[in-house]
Amino acid sequence: MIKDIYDAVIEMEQERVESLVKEEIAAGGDVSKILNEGLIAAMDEVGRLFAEGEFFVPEMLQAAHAMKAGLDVLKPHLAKGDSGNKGTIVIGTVKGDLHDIGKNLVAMMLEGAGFQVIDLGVDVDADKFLAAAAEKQADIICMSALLTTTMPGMEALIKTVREQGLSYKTMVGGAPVTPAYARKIGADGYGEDAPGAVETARGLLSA
Ligand code: B1M
Repeated sequence: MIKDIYDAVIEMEQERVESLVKEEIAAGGDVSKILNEGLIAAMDEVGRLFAEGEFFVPEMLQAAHAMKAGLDVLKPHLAKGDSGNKGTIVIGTVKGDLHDIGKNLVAMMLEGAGFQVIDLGVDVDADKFLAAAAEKQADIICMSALLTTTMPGMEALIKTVREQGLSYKTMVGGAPVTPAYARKIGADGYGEDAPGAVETARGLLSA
């Protein structure tokens, strides 16, 4: 049951999460429910427990590993979709920021939607984003940030893209990022979640 997946993430039981997700899929469970009501909802609760001082970094990390194990099982189901290259996207978590679960999910769904995705990982500085975008002739640079302290890294990169007259579209997202912030820093697009990022990417390239 999806509630068991939710509980197993919070209880940081990586192997249990993996086997429960497998069971749920085998039983014909809805993949987006497993993702949203099981894995993502559990990470929200983990964040709440951390904010309230009930969880500390090691617990948060172990819960993240458990979530990732579930996500790995879901990946082939999420990533199957359109074929053919709809555009090239360079994605990463900005400098100073090590959170990658949401970014990985966005990358997976973009891939599933037919984009070629180059994932630069975490703690990516502006130079690395720009070098990869140039090398791969990217259409969009996607930046993820989970910390209020790392969000300014997005603005700095967008400013460089504008100042140098580069043609890349920019898209931002991550829990603390809002549409208003995205507008303020001049991003071309914002994604609230992974399906939202796919919609925005499609919109940016069809314009
Ligand atoms: Co950290 N952490 N963390 N953490 N962590 C948060 C973000 C926090 C909100 C927890 C809290 O206080 N309640 C808080 C930030 C506070 C703030 O800045 N306002 C916080 C903190 C403080 C920290 C540390 C500073 C803790 C410390 O060391 N004292 C530290 C910082 C390390 C660093 O990055 N330099 C830290 C460390 C960690 C871990 C390493 C232990 C671990 C990350 C493991 C990993 O990612 N590999 C971790 C985790 C797991 C979290 C929480 C609990 C969960 C994040 C997550 O994975 N969510 C988080 C609390 C929370 O957000 N509820 C928290 C699930 C994921 C699917 O959602 O990432 O939001 P999310 O992605 C979504 C959307 O945002 C969107 O789509 C995704 C899918 O729907 N999206 C995009 C994301 N990127 C996008 C890009 C797009 C479009 C959409 O386009 C480009």
